[in-house]
Amino acid sequence: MRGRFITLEGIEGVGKTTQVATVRATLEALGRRFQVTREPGGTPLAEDIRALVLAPRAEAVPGSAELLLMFAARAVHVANLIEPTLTAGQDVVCDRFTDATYAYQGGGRGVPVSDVAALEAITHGGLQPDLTLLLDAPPALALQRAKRRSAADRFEAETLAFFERVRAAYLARANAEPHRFVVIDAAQPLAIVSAAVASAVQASVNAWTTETPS
Ligand code: T5A
Repeated sequence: MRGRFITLEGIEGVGKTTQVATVRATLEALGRRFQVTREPGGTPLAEDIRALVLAPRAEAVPGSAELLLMFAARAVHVANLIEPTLTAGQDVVCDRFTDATYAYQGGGRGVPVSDVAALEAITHGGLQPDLTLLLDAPPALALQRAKRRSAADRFEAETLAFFERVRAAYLARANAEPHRFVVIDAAQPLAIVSAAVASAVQASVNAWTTETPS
């Protein structure tokens, strides 16, 4: 049976990387086989593109260039890691996927949603996450957490207004696809967020395992 595709989304500092550990522990406890990966990145070429696109630089980077670089990395990642893993019957847990492009390049940079959708169709046609955990928190709080952790990359140097647009685009996507998204209040203490993440993963896995194979 094909594996399931789980993604984590949200603005920087909401705790995606932290919660990947919760997803990992929950899947292990349920006896699932899985690979953990991230975007942009996940394969050697895609990680090279990640370094290019995140590095702070003096030269302006148009939203269209960001869009193309994100999908170039994603095309390699889908072809060389995500699809083969799902086909081999293992789950994939990915820190960000195409919802991030809709939120950052679409909502944040103002790239037309139709452009994102066109590249999505080329890059991963029928492939969509089975479960997306959207960790949601006010940008002022999340960015404060992100700053404690490491030096700012090109996105983290953006304004609060940029991250408000990104957050709004994420929430709009979650509203439009409630069957796929679980929105978790990531402003809560870590133990509460972790419990909500574990419970969402457990509920989805239970639903998948009781589905009648088609
Ligand atoms: N991007 C990506 C696009 O523009 N388009 C795309 O298509 C894609 C795929 C990726 C960048 O690329 C952009 C978006 C991003 O700007 P990244 O380095 O992967 O860059 O950045 P993030 O995914 O944002 O990762 P961060 O590490 O910055 O944030 P996380 O993973 O959300 O946060 P995390 O887990 O590192 O936690 C941050 C700190 O907060 C603490 C943690 O211990 C840590 O110190 N923390 C909490 N503290 C209190 N209460 C809680 N509930 C906490 N949860 C975590």
